[in-house]
Amino acid sequence: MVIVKPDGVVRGLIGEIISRMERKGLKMVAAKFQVVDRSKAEAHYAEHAGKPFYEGLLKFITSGPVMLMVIEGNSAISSVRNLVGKTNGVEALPGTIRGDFGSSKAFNLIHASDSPESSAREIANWFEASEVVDFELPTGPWLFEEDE
Ligand code: 3AN
Repeated sequence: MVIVKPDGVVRGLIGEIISRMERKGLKMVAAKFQVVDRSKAEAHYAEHAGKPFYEGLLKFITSGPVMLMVIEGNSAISSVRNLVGKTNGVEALPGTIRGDFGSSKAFNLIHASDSPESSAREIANWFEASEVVDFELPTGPWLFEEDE
């Protein structure tokens, strides 16, 4: 589950972020653009409830439109998180999305699931099963080997 957060949308980085994932060989299988409501945001960030930054995080993620996406690929979770970089844009390495475009812990442009379990939970929160498209990329056989 990948979300371009309101700062990424307002800063015109949706295309850049999708482009980096496409160029990596990852496949977008679901997408929608919307202002999210508080209850969905609370469900998404349930693991952070009670942390000092939780209220600010909810306020931020509901403050403007976001681009919600489901991304597939070889080791998609690690692959996307490597593209994204560390939580704090100041510490994230150049070459990563946050390292190239971010300079904040809170306004860090993008969310990416950190485990298969959180990915399944998050996708179910944002998408109906029918909104996830099953298709093959013709480049598929050139991206990685079956047994990798
Ligand atoms: P990541 O998105 O790198 O996996 P998490 O899961 O630790 O980071 O945090 C979820 C989100 O909470 C972050 N993307 C960021 O927006 C926000 N966040 C995390 N730590 C802080 C913090 N110390 N201050 C403000 N916001 C934070």
